[in-house]
Amino acid sequence: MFDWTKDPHRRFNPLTREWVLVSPHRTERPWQGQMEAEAVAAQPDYDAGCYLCPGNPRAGGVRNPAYSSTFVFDNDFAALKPGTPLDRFDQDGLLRAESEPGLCRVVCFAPRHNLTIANMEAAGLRKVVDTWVEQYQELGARPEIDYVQIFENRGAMMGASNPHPHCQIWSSHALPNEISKEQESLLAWREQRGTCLLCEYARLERSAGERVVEENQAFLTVVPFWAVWPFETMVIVKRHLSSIEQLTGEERDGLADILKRTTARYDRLFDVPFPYSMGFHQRPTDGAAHDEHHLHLHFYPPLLRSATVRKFLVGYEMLATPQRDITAESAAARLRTV
Ligand code: H2U
Ligand code: ZN
Repeated sequence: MFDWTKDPHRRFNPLTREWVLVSPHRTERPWQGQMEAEAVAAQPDYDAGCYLCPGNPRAGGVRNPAYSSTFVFDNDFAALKPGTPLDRFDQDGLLRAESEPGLCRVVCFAPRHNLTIANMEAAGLRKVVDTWVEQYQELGARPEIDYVQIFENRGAMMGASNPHPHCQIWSSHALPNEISKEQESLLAWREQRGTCLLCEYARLERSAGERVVEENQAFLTVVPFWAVWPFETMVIVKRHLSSIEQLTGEERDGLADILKRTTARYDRLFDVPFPYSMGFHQRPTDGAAHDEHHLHLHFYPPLLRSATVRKFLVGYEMLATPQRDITAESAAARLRTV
C-alpha cells in the first residue's frame, strides 16, 4: 500500500464518479503569486447603502420592508424567469438547447447587517432553516420547478455582492449538472449494493474519525476523502432523509447548530471571515419519490494557506483533473484544532 501522507495519488469521488489528484508533498513550494486579502473592515449593524438592510431601497427601486427576522424576495436580476415556455432545439445532435423556466430568490438571514452564520444565535438560525424548508416546499410545488438549489456565496472572493447575511435560491425545471451526476451515482450504488452510498459513507467516517470535523445528534461534518478545495467539507444528515422538509424539529435545530459550528471553525482557521460557496443537495421536486437522495451540503472554500493564499482551479485542473496539495486528513486535523 502506498503512503497517502507522502506519495502522489488519485482519490475517487463516488458521488460524481470523478477523480482528484492528491500531491501531499507540494505544500513546500514557494509562492510568489497574487496575494489578495479579503476586506475585513468591521461592518456596522445597519448600512444605509446596503440593498438588503431593512427599509432600504434595492437596485430595482423596490424598498425592503422593516423586517425583523428572515426576509425573502424575488431576485431583481433573476437568472431564470417563471414564464419561460418549455421548448427544445436540436440540430443534428450538435446544436442542442432547451428553454429553462425557473425562479430566483434572495433570502436575508437577519435584519442585522454584520451577522454571519457563525455569530447568529440558535433561534435566529433555526428561523433560517425553517425559511429554507418553506421555500423548498413552495418553489418545489410549482409544476414547472423540478429542482430547488439553495446556496450561499460568502465573501467577495466567492462573488458575494454584499456582506449582509443572505443566500440565494435558484429553482429550475432541469436538474442541474451536479445533482444529476450525484443522482446517477446514488442510484447505481443502490442498485449494485442495495444500500445508500451516503449512509454508508457517514458510518465509515464516524468510525474512522480522522476526517470528522464536527458532529451532533443529527449531522456530521467531514472533510470528504475526495475533497478538491483545501478545506472543503460535507455536512451529512445521519438519518436517511432525501430532503430538508423531512427533518424533525430537533434535526432542524441540529442543522442550525452544525452550520454554526462548522463556519465558526472556518473563521478561526486564518482569523478572517472565511470565504466559501456552500449549498444543499437533495431530492428533486419533480413529484417522484427519489428515496435514493440523501440530504447533504457542500462547503467549497478557496483559501489554502492563509487569508492571502488561495486555491485556483487552473492549468492542469481545467484541462485534465482537479488537484490538491494537502491531504483531506491533514485539513480535517487543522479544522479540529481551531
Ligand atoms: P450574491 O451576494 O450571492 O451575489 O447574492 C445577491 C443577489 O441579490 C444577486 O443575485 C440580487 C443579485 O441579483 N440583488 C437583487 O435582487 N436586488 C438588488 O437590489 C441588488 C442585488
Ligand atoms: Zn445590510
